[in-house]
Amino acid sequence: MALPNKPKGELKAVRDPQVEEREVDILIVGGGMAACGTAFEVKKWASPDTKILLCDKAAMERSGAVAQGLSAINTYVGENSADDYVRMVRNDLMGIVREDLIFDLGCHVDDSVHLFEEWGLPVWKKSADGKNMDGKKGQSVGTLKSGAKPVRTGKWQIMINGESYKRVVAEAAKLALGEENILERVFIVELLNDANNPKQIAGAVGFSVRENKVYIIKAKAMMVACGGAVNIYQPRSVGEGKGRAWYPVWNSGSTYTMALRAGAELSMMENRFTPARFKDGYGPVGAWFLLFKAKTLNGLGENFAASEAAKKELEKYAPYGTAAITPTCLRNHLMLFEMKEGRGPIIMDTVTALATLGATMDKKELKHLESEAWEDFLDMTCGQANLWCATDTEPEKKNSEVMPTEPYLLGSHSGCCGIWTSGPDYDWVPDSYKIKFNGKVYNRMTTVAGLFTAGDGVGCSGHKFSSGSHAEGRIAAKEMVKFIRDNAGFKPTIKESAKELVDMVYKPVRTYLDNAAYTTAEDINPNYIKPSGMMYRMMKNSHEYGAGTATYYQTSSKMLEVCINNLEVMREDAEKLAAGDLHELMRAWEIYHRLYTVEAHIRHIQFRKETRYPGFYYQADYMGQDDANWFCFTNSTYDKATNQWSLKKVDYVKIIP
Ligand code: SFD
Ligand code: AMP
Repeated sequence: MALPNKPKGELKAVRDPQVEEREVDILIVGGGMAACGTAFEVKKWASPDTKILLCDKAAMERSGAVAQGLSAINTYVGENSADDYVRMVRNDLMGIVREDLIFDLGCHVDDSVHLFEEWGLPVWKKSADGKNMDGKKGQSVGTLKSGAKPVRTGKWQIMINGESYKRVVAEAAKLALGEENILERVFIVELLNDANNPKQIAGAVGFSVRENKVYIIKAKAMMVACGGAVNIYQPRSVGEGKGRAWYPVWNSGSTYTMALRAGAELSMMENRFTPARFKDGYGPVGAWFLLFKAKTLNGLGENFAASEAAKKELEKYAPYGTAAITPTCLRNHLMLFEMKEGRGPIIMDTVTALATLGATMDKKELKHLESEAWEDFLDMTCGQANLWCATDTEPEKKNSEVMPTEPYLLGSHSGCCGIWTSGPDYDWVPDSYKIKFNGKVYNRMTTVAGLFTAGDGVGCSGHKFSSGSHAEGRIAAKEMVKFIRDNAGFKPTIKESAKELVDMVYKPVRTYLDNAAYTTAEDINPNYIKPSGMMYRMMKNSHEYGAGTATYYQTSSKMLEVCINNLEVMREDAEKLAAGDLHELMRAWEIYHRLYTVEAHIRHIQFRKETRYPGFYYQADYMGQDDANWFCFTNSTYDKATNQWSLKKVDYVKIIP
């Protein structure tokens, strides 16, 4: 249960927090789409005496990426095939993906969507005469499971009235797991390896952001699903708008850092998602492109994507560039191409799109269409709707600018960075894609025994989105139960003492208390750095050297070197982070997680000597793709005892023709 917020201000941190130790069979870290999937599924397979605990840094009803709601479910296979789903993802991610993971997901994702509808999520439907019915009206034609047709925007996406999407999904997860097995407002800081086997997981340590308390939790199997990484690059939003971003600002790379520090192999961390979004409000573009059939225009009013120049540019990246659906990175590349040629800004032609759709509509239908345009944002990015109001933008009368945003790291949306995991134990899955423990394969287990992941955590298989992340959490749940059953005799043993763990978690608090009185302005102190200061340092570095918006997403070998050196120094300086209250303590640990995550990203870019994802990032001295040398995965590990990073190539295996 979430503890209530304080009546006023943040709770001051004390030097010596309470300590609560727990021992469970399964620990779920995170409370987002993937973790809710795990929470919903896990008890069905576990014996009644299995102890399960979920820790979310926030309150599950509104935590993670779906906090504000969504307007579409982007993965619903429906009448399509799982093979085709693999082909779509492979093409969008420029050829290098884990086809076993994607196929497996494609076979299960629809079941999660059917459950969402059963739990009360309104899904748009097609009427018998082919008209769009929104969620409420759509109920008259039955459920998707009973055969009703969804309103498809693209081949894979369906429309929903999703303002309460996360509440619906969280409620089902909570009911299934039991509130007594959930700790909200508990931020997990570090995963703990087993004292007898450093390649096996044994627990985690974290703290409450509502009371001065450290949690030390032993577990036999663990799900780490803390979403992707946001605010690792300087965002385009500044001043009063700072804090706006497209992906959830509160997801700080905990998934990648905690897994990396526990010894798990990461994969494709060079990949990022630099989405094209409505400028300044970060409104997603999918519904505009797919549902409203809008076109983007360059500053000269030309539909540049259909131009000869664009065609020629895309041909350079065949077969992906010339495919029926242009990959997301290349769509960005075309926008950047126009802007660099002096033909910016890029405009979403909402006026023509709505006029064209409205041409055959009566007045009432037209009003409804206009309200759909607003609802798209009100359901998922209400700041964009606010911005439209503030700038007198009626989309049927005034067009809006779109712009590639700052980069995000994620594995569930149109990106594929993450943790290297096992595929399912089918005979068609290559051995190199299977991770075993005591001779048995555990689907979605990382290279650390007992540590599983899902959603943004699983690398090499993007385009899962909300529904796929939930389904993947469910897939992993079953495997985690199998793991604890197969290893029933395992007694997790933590080598660190409770004191050592508390000293680590509360170090920023003690640094603050020891030094705060030294200066009158407590944010400025020669003996410490506050998380906000460190955040600016980190963002400036990745922004300028790591292919941020500052350089139109371009970097070079030398710049990467500078970037990494700066990050290493920042990680040293992070030892002096200071936190005066519990909110700041969370900010300190978030920055710590972000620093590792962005360093992994930069080191991977440096390792892959080509530009696999033009439009997401460019390496000036390795432009273009080099299939002969780089048609492979790149995996990394980190040794926290020696601060050594190791990177290697891993063979790609084509499974689906
Ligand atoms: O419009 C810790 N997404 C979309 N998916 C769709 O299906 N349709 C859309 O319309 C999508 N679009 C979209 C999307 C996201 C956002 C922000 C916008 C628009 C504006 C993507 C999905 O939301 C995304 O794929 C999934 O949510 C990913 O699931 P998961 O479980 O991997 O991440 P999460 O839901 O963010 O949850 C993370 C959880 O971890 C917690 N957490 N807990 C404890 N300790 C720590 N250290 C923690 N760190 C984080 C979080 O609180 C949270 O519970 S559109 O753009 O295409
Ligand atoms: P977005 O709003 O950009 O996150 O996209 C939502 C969904 O629509 C994702 O599945 C995207 O891959 C897809 N999408 C967005 N824009 C386009 C486009 N121009 N062409 C094809 N698919 C798109």
